[in-house]
Amino acid sequence: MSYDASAIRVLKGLEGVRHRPAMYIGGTGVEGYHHLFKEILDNAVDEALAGYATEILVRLNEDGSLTVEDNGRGIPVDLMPEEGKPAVEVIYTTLHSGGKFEQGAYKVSGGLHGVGASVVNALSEWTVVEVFREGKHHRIAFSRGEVTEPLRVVGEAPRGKTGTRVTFKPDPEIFGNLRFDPSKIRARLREVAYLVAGLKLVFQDRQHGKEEVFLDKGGVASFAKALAEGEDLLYEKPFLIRGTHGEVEVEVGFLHTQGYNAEILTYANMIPTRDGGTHLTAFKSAYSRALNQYAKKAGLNKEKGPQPTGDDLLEGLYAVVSVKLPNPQFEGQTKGKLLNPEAGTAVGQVVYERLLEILEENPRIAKAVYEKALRAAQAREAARKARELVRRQNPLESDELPGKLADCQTENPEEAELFIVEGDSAGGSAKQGRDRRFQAILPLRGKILNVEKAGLSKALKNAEVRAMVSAIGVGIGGDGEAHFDLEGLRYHKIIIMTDADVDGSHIRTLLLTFFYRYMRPLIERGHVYIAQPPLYRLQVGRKVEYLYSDEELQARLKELEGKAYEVQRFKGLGEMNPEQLWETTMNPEKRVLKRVELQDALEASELFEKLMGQEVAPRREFIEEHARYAELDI
Ligand code: 0RA
Repeated sequence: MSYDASAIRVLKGLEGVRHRPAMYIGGTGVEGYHHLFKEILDNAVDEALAGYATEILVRLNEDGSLTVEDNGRGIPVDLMPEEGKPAVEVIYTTLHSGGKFEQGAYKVSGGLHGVGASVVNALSEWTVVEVFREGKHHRIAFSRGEVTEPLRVVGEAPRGKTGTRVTFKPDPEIFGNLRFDPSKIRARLREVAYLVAGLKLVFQDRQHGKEEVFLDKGGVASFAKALAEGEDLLYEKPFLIRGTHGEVEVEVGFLHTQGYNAEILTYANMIPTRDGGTHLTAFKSAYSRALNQYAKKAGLNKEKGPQPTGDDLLEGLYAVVSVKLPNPQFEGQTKGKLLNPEAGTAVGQVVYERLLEILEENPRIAKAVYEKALRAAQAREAARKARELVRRQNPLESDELPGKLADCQTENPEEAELFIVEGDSAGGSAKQGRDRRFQAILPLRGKILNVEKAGLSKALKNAEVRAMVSAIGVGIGGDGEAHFDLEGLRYHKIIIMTDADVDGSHIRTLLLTFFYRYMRPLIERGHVYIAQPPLYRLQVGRKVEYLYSDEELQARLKELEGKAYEVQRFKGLGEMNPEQLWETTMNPEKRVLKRVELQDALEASELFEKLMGQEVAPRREFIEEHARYAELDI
């Protein structure tokens, strides 16, 4: 057998892919594995975007292979004069075959995206491509990038049927024993269904005997509404903006909620751009400009008082921004940021013009949105004033400090400790039991406000919150707050001391939420602790011991079998007398404190946002899970 020059080049190309798969699909782990699916799906979606396919079927087969079928024109099967091979074979065996076949103006080039059918073929144990075209059913098979069964007609195409069916099995030599994850497949199909309005995507999971249809007529507008699920909406029907500028197509769906959260998802050529980029920046700016412009025209703006910032205007906005453009450029570790300036120009232009029209056509909604932003600006201003008030006071002059605070004598924050104590009675015991030279006590009455739900300005009206803020002395700040002032910290240990029951744990959670949300640097720098009061007092003869858990008690009682002893269970801190509280929980020589750490502040904050203002239970569980307590003997 003799190879002609082009065949050798082809083999070399695909050998390169098998040699360095990571260069083409990012890696050979779970993500790379599913990248193969996305690649083949994208080809079918391109045929839909070109206006020829209306339906795509994805089937997870029992043997672990995956089938993607569309009802488009079918990949051409005729011989290509230069190569002397059928087009379908060339497409599946030539690296970056591109060129002739890249009729899709939006084919993504470079990087991980758009690596093409040949890469999937090279990394698959086997691939079968079936083409339904001109009344015929064609079939060609490959293994690891090489033709194993040349193209031939295997039968008639069912009446009127056209399209392409690709079935492939990723190569275990490359991917080990990885498998397709149906939930990852579903997630991408759902996303595509939103991004290509009207395209029907069917998922058949033969491994679990399930079938699901993804079809959305509303496109990115429905997507935006789905993002806002669970929030109180400002209005029911999401808006859609579409337009083209130069070679860039822009689609934006958006909706407003009554809440504080905002979420903007962005895509370029249907690839999620997690780090935003030119399209996101331009969207935010055009959105603010249009709203401000409208407000001025409609006389909604106020001459006096704080003006809404860009962030104020965004409060409550859920939006999906999707652009399609030739030659997108991406940046960043995960290539999640769009760089093309023309994408920004297009988004800016299209969004500004169309949004102004939308606002004019919907004056009631426009008014509600702008007034919400005005309230956000007022709340921000109120919070700033409150911070300044707190900051202005001399940190160690106690006349500005809350009346309930029993401060310590030392003026050295490094040795000072603040106990935040649940309830007045426990507060009383703590005040009597403490070492007043360096220990301060702040009793809180009952439950503190749920700051997540209330928002900053409301939180600042809460007496318990104000007391904590002025006692601690660092001010208060939300995410990215620049005025947060660690210099003012009056105690290097802030110790939460609550009962060891359900109520106590709830209060502890609320306090942690508060610190997380408004004084996060204190957690990050290890200033926040949790006291560990004992659960039992055990007296054997004249000797007294304290036990901190049921397990500890059981173990000890076993040792004491046959002896006389007396057990007292503490139901709350208030049941301990001041000496007991000092001895067991406050005395630095004997106590055990747990330092609060946030395992992964970034991940935590994202989840936090999601849980914010919704049901209380999952939020509480989340915080309790993620606030990790490290044992520290201090
Ligand atoms: C090249 C040219 C034509 C169609 C396609 C490729 C095509 C590729 C894929 C990949 C998955 N599904 C597809 N469907 C079509 C145009 C052929 C013509 O002019 O009829």
